[in-house]
Amino acid sequence: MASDANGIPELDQDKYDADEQVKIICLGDSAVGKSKLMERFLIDGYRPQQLSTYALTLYKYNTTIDRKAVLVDFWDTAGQERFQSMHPSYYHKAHACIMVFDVQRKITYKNLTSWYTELREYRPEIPCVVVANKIDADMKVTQRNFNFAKKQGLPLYFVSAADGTNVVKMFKETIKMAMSYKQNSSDFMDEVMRELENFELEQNKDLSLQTAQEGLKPESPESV
Ligand SMILES: Nc1nc2c(ncn2[C@@H]2O[C@H](COP(=O)(O)OP(=O)(O)O)[C@@H](O)[C@H]2O)c(=O)[nH]1
Ligand SMILES: [Mg+2]
Repeated sequence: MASDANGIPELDQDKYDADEQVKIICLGDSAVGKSKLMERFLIDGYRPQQLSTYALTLYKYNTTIDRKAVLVDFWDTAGQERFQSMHPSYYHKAHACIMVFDVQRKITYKNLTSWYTELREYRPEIPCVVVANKIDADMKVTQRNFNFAKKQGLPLYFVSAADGTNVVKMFKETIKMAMSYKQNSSDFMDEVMRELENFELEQNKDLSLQTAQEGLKPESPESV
């Protein structure tokens, strides 16, 4: 699952540099309902693309934001989350993250901490939303405090992939966040690294210029 992905166009991640394309990833334990949420959102004619060799499924979604056509690629796992960790290329160039837990299984809520730590290792800046799924099973959970989101300063959505509650709202808001992140940050760390490289190049150039000039310098009278 390398980023050049042996010439498979779907996995050419350079396309995410284009203004009108965003990549949104989905994280969370197995069976919390990640795939069901995608399917619910894209219920009208979604076309998931199973790339099982690469342990992921891509869902494509076309939309319009501020009168501009935007193509969203949703990346969903295809089982790799069982190992409690995703391949780095899953995170590569992602513009937003949807982190899901199952309100009926406490452990999936606890595990958000490690998913979030891994996400921040690779993508320290991208917007991330926390999604409490399966509220249809017990509406009372919406009264409970899920402090993880508050503590991290992340938006929290109570949703149900089964009956559709809040699903469209959550996805649409996440897409907006992804777009605005892309437009405003232009990968801050990438930029810092580029600046540093340029700085070093300039310095080296100055140095070699200086050395060259020193070599050309006529001998000073003192040295005669
Ligand atoms: N009651 C209920 N069950 C759900 C909901 N979303 C998913 N499920 C069930 O949870 C199981 C795992 O869902 P899936 O989307 O495959 O989870 P994933 O492994 O995170 O992709 C399936 O049996 C779904 O039918 C929901 O909102 N409510
Ligand atoms: Mg799944």
